[in-house]
Amino acid sequence: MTDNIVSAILWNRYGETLDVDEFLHGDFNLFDPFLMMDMSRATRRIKQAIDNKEKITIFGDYDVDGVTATALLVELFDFLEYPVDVHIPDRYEEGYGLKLSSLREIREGGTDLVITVDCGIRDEKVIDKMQAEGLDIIVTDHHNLGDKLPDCQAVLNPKRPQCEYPEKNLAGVGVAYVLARGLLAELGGDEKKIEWWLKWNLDLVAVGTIADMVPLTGENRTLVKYGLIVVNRRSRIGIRKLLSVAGKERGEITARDVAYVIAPRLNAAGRLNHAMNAFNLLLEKGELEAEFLAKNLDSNNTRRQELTSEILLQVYTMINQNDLPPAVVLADKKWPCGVVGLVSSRIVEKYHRPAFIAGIEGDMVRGSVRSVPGLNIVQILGMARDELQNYGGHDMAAGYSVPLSAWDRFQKKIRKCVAEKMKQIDPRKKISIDIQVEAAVINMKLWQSINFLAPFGVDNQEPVMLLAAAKLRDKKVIGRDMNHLKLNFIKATSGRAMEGLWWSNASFNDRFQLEKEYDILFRLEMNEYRGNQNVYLNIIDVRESKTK
Ligand SMILES: [Mn+2]
Repeated sequence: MTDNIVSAILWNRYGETLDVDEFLHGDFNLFDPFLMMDMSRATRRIKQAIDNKEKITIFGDYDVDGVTATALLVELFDFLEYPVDVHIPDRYEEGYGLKLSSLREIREGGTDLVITVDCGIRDEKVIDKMQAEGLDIIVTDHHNLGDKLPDCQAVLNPKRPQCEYPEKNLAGVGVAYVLARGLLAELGGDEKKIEWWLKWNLDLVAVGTIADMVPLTGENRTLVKYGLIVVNRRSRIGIRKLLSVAGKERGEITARDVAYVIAPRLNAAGRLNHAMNAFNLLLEKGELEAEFLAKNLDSNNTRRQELTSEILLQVYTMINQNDLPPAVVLADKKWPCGVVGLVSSRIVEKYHRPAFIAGIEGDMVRGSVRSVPGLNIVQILGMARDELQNYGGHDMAAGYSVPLSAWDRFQKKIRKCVAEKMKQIDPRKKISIDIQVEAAVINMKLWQSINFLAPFGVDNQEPVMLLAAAKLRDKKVIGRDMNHLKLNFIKATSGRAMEGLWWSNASFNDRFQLEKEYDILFRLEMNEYRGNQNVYLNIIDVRESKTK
């Protein structure tokens, strides 16, 4: 019966286009790396560099995707026994992407070939100039394209219109992994060893892919599904230590754990100090050193959380709750640029408006945008490009910098453009229900079947289910801060009792009346306590039942 539920969920989500067998039980099959445009140009240039003993530098980025992608290529060249240099920009000193001064420094350090990961696609001016000065550059990136592509050795980006690589939604680390597969194919060698390398480094690919919030469908799903197996082996010392400082020494690690436990800690390095700390942790081979680095990232993460809350409180007092602006565009000297993106995310969750929170460094305002569904934020920034020094990113999340002198004009323009666009869209979060279930099927067996749909994440969320007309038996506010609501239901017809938890919604307690019937929207979750496994309803929303 429960397997019917899984089939029904897949049918409702994807229709007949989905190969159900492949989705549930698919092997580790990836597309031919040479389908990616410029792949042979890239691999031949790298082979030439190795043959001629040229100096190679990997140019990365400071977020989790960028750091894992950098680590992946360093692992690759380590496997090839060819030493390379690494440059991960400093978020505060250099900012995102390729700076002329950084590349000149790299050139002066003797580098002949730069390979970028997770960045470069919009830095055509800098790249063209450096190419002209004799520095060869290979760009690997997955961000949206600008008006003009860099003119360099090779540009790997599945979003290029003529690129035939079928998976368009790869993360930066996903593109780096395609390059790795292409290069290993080009260079040849012991097939067993190559296969071994490609499998045991999938943990890096899974972590970067989940952290970058790309859809977990298609090839990303395969990469993450198999990458999580490697994460669960805890073979990479750095990730094992990071899990144990977070209290996850044992137990299964899911995509959700990667998103909420591993990723924020790796990210905290680049937000508060330098992302090299996260990079070093991923490659560290010594137990003690890795433990030290993991503890350091963990305390960075705590500090990052405190800072986010402090800034959020300040933002709340700056906004008129009764007359919300179409977009929240705010900046302050005391807000670190590494944290403003997290603040923007929380603002969007609370107000359902796009948020452009920014820090001020000298005479430059640097901010991070988070958008609402249906509003392409890169397009909106494009409408204010005259005021901007720099911008780029994805539909839902982007970064920008504006000279302080243009800040007022920028604010006005953004509010005007967003107000105009918002007339055409409904920014409220929509929840689509995957399936309505009967109380009788809500059990461990259903939970197990549903988990065949994992890994869960962007575009493949845990199924949302509806249980209609269940009677409220008991309610209780729980938790150390008394902020969660426990609601116990019983189905009158079958007498079956169910435990529900509405996290962080204790304030709704008074709205509920015992013995009344409610319709419940929930995700089915499992709770393990002293060896006992129980399922409970993780409540998304509840309404009084109208079904009689
Ligand atoms: Mn990325």
